[in-house]
Amino acid sequence: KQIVLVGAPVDEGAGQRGCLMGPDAYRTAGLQETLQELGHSVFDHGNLSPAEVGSLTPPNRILRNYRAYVAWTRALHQKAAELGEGPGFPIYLGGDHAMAAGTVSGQARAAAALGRPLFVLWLDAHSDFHTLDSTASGNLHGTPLAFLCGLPGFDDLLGSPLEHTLKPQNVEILGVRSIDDAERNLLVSHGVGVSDMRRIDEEGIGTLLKPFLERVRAENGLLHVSLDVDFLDPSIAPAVGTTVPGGATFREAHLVMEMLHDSGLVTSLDLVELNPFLDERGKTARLMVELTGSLFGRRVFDRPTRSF
Ligand code: DIR
Ligand code: MN
Ligand code: MN
Ligand code: MN
Repeated sequence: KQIVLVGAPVDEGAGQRGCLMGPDAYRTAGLQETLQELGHSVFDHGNLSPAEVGSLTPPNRILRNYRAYVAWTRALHQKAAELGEGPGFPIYLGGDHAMAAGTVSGQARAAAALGRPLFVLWLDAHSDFHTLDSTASGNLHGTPLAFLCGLPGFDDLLGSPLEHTLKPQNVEILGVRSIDDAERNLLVSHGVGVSDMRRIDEEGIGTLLKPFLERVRAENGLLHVSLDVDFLDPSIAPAVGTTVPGGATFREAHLVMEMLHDSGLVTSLDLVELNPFLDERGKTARLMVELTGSLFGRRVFDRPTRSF
């Protein structure tokens, strides 16, 4: 594969500073080298920076860094719409999850231009399905999925209503264990696919993923994966501002990535919410790189040993 790395040092959507260091932490942890060892060609596009936006009135006083959200969404949307129609496989290196408003909406625009439906696998402890009215924290990384599914109130983000929205039933959220009440009601009323950790415990993560992948295949869809660090259990992935106990284990996470690789369906990827300031000697960054390696074809059985 031809892989394009795009740094998205978005820092304004999370409650804590530090995600802006994410892209460089992935580079330091050997993302490019890992992918090259698997036989892929990798082009590092470097980091994007958003253009200034004019004055805007936030629709809710509680929202933090609203203008930055708008600016990043516009910049990333444009880049993703471009890359989504090209031959390369984009990996968006975050940055907090607010970036997905831009990356996924751009990929959705590109999918529409190609005449194919976009499906999204959202691997996260949270559902990020707040509207600009329903958020209680004001942290905008809790809102991108609601924007992407076409919920109202987000017209500032691209300056006009979102044209290519995701069908809520084409979204699968896996790994959730922290949903606010307002979000739960919105998720249910819109029919978003959600598998929480209890369901994963009871049924197994592979069993839950398989029917979704079969649906993507049956509908000739493109598949975007948005991987939030807090999907993982904090014991293996401490470098995130919003750790929640009881997350995916090392093997559950790798199994998801291995199944995604074998499916051949994934066409774009976000790596989000890594906060290197909170990491333990690069442990979380390295795990995210290893998971990306599994998504791109590394198998446990012929895993080369790497030392850092
Ligand atoms: C909480 C936490 N639901 C909020 N959200 C996220 O602030 O809206 N944390 N996305 O990572
Ligand atoms: Mn998230
Ligand atoms: Mn169009
Ligand atoms: Mn999260």
